[in-house]
Amino acid sequence: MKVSRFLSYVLRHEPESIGLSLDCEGWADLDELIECSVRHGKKLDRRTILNVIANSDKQRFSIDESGTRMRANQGHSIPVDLRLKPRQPHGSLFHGTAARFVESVFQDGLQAQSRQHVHLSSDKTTANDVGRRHGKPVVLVVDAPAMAEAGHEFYVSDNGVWLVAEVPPQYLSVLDEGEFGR
Ligand code: HQG
Repeated sequence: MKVSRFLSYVLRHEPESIGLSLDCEGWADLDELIECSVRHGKKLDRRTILNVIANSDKQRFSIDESGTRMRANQGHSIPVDLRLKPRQPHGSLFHGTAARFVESVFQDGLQAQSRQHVHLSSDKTTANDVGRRHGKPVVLVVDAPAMAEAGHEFYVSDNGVWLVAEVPPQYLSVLDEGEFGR
């Protein structure tokens, strides 16, 4: 497994798989992370980790000010409090899904499924790429300002992903394919 994938897995989903514990804000002590990884057969050192943090295409990880702890910026399935402040969305946000999920999404709304939040982006291209991970992509438009008006709280992760607990179906529409240039 690539180091970045390994770190995502451990820091978002299964820290206990290598005997690691995270604090309630999702931080792992770097020395402990290295020790636990090595003990479980994954060779890691500080330099490799710092390299992955610096070069992650989506800036998936953060290191704290003291340089001793790291965490995943979003995508957790385990309950962590990232201590993000609610943010006001100023326009529509986008969510990419697969065509086969669309009917169910319009019935039940967008649900966080195994994660802590529904992930949204401020640009269509990112949403399309996220949708493609699951199959034939469909981009959904989320009327985020109307949701915020109705009391739903939005957050933005340190790497710019918009997060919300759920999106009820009345705030969803399918992006006009022409709008996306397809
Ligand atoms: C779908 C990546 C049926 C939802 C990306 C999605 C993202 C429903 C799937 C991050 C549904 C969950 C998260 C409903 C939601 N009925 N399907 N009612 N509600 N779904 O992977 O947003 O590269 O948990 O549309 O960039 O695809 O890992 O969420 O298709 O930011 O850093 O259920 O993962 O980041 O899939 O991806 P996921 P996601 P990383």
